[in-house]
Amino acid sequence: MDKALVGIVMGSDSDLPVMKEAADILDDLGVACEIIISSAHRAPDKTAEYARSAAGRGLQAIIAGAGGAAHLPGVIASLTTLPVIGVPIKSGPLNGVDALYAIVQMPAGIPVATVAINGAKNAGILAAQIISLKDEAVRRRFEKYKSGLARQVEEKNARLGSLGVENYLAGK
Ligand code: RP5
Repeated sequence: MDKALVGIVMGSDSDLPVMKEAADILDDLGVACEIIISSAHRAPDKTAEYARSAAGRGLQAIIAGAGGAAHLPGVIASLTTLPVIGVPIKSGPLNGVDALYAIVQMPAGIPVATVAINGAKNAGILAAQIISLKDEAVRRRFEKYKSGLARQVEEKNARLGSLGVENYLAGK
């Protein structure tokens, strides 16, 4: 197995169904990653050790997802020089808005690149883009991925043009 270049960390196993989307897209783009559960509140020492050792172990970016009082991405960012991408997880009575605000409102000097609530797929893509700066093969796979997106739009547009609105929606 290739050495992990991206670390995916989440606060709880309840975050896993969402955070798996980051691992899946990284896999599609051929970027090796590792995935762990570690909580800023429930396992602070483990989280600190993970963040402090990440760069030395060869990771080049970290994706951290948490819900509620989501301090995990910010704490990790405070303890590493690696770029950290934060994923606010939709959970609890505030539906992820609490996590979004907690993750995005970092103090100057300690950025966390925050994606949308439950936006783990985009977090994976952003991490792959960071890796692609130095990895030609990843860059080529990412270009192919983007052309695929454009092609899908074109196909949908052509279908809409030939079927019309009602038939298009009926076939969806
Ligand atoms: C956060 O609290 C976790 O990231 C999770 O999103 C949320 C709830 O955790 P569990 O109570 O499901 O373990 O720390």
